[in-house]
Amino acid sequence: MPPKRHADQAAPDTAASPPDWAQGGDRLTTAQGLRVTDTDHSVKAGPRGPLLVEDFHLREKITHFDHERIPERVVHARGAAAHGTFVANGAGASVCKAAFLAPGASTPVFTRFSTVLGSRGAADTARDVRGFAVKMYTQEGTFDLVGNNMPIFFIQDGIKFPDLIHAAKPGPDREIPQAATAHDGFWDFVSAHTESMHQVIWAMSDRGLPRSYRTMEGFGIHTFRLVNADGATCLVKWHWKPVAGVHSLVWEEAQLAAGTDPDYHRRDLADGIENGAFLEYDLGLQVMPDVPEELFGGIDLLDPTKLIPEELCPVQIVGRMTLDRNPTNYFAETEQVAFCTANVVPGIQFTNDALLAARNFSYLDTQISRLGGVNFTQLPINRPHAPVNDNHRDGMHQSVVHTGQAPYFPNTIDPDAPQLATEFEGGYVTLPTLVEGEKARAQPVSFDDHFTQATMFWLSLTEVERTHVAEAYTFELAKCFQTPIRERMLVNLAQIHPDLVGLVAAGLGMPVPDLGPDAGPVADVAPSPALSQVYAEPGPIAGRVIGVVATPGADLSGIAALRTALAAQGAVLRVVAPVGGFLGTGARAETVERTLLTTRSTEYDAIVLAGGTGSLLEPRLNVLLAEMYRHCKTIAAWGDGAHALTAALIDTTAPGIVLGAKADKTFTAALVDAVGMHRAWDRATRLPAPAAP
Ligand code: HDE
Repeated sequence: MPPKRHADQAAPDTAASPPDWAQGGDRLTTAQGLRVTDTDHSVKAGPRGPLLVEDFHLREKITHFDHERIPERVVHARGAAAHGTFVANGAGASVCKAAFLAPGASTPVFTRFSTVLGSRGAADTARDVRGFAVKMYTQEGTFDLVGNNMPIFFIQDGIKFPDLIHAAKPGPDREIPQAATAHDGFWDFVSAHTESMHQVIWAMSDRGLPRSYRTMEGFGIHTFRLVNADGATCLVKWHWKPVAGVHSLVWEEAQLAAGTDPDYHRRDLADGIENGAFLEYDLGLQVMPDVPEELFGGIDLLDPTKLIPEELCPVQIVGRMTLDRNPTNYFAETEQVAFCTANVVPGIQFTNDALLAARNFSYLDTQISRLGGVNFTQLPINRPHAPVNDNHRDGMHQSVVHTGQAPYFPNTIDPDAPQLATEFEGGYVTLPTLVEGEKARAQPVSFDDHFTQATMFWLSLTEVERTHVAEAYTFELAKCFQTPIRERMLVNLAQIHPDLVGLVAAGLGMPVPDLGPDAGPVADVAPSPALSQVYAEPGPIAGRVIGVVATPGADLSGIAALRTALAAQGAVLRVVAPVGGFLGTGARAETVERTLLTTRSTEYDAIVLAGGTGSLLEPRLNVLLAEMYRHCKTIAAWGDGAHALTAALIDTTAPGIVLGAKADKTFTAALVDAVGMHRAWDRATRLPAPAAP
């Protein structure tokens, strides 16, 4: 007999309408349901007299307000989330018996993206690793895949996590800098902890500046052990592959956006979903044999600072996640959602990755203080969709009115008491595994290779990506005051690649360290082309934003045609004009959504100058176009719009400039292709060289 569900532990309402436990009634009341006649004036002894303590409404209102905040997450405080569905294609069923991987199985999900270091109010576009945490409400219990947008981590053992985070968070004296690793603390720690070098080069690469959550990969990082219906096991790494491709901002753009729109990623996520451009990611597995030495291609699968190149072990797609619904309430859902790596379902087992083991402890522990007690699983966003009957009782904020007399197992008093499940009824069985070894604070010798995969990453990048990496190190290290820290980092970079250390040392105005004849990068490291995010073919443009600059005399029917063509691809067209209001009259009239005063280039993936705007001369337009040009974004014009480009000193022969006589099919197709390439990286070589390499 299936275990009974508590009446008030029913599956949360997944429909967009507020669930029935939300507040209702058409009159403002106190928390006790007393109707309120005036909520603007406190009870006083006379209109000019002192407040009276008897004003229970004032005291209740203010007291509740005083306690509105809960502690922000120790890490990943800044985040945004969306609801959706995961649909399995069945390819995972041969390696894992989890029901959510069965062919056609459809599972509700809630996915929260985050930055690691910033506080709750920090800017979205800081250079940082991004969290990619997925809660799958499966029928067998909740499965949380709590990953990041990079496939490896800074440390090999969870015991170092407090050190890493203390070093990276703002300094404890002045609490600066916010959401930034460009300070002595971070570089002091990582330069001395060379196992971080692989993750650090990823963070310094374009991966540290995603264009949007839609264009990020996700990784479970750790190796997990999967079990299929026959009991056969394999070792796997989890991947999320964005259908929109992997794309990033450039550093100057990210810095600008941090000031002009700190909610850059959060807004993009919510707007995209609202406009029907849902976010899609394929879930993939790298499946490897479960061999006793836990190695694949010589790479230690228990070392979370190493990845398995996709060229050695391809990612097999097992289903697709679509995020299609924004949360109704940020606090109730995005803030209160509680993930835990230990939330697994039958078919998924842990390996002995020491980082994973520490996480399995940490996530449950942290919720107890963050969410005020042990009953956080009863919050609507955290309730499993599988029936819950757990014999847990009482505790802070208990919201279940339990029945029965005997909340223990076994008992002979309560006829409805929950019974144990067998493995065949979906009971979770820990895989019998032989464990032996001497107790010691130790780790495998293979963990000591800290540089080979950092070299592999560098070698896998295109030239423009390498330039970005070198500039990022140069920027961050130039912000460190202590010379020994920079020197130590240059020694580390010299062990990754001579070109890298050469560029960074030149930028810092420091000598390249001499490592001596026996040291230096490992020779013959094979690149992994899958790690580059520069594409040869255009990708989808759903969710992209294109600005069209227009004046009252502009070709309004061309704008309308362009909007229709872009909307068919899921992209949005925004009209930008020198002043607000409307362009034209009647049915063809266009609403001005941004003026040159209120907009900034960071809002657009492409800017188009409409026909009829050729005589537009505006210093702010020059700034907009210059930024678009520097950031290698698409710039387009039809008709005499091209004159405005020339007047703004834009080189119209450069890559990524689309010109046309009219806003016709040929012009729109070229524009869509250019935006689909994300950036015209070839233009980067035409930009004036920065003062430092
Ligand atoms: Fe986390 N991490 N972490 N982490 N982590 C938290 O849990 C922790 C690690 C990651 O959107 C906290 O609920 C330890 C790796 C994400 O709510 C906390 C260690 C990876 C999120 C915590 C790690 C992550 C967190 C803070 C080393 C990538 C946000 C609040 C053993 C695979 C989830 C919370 C969300 C959040 C601890 C290492 C990803 C304190 C001790 C590796 C995406 O429990």
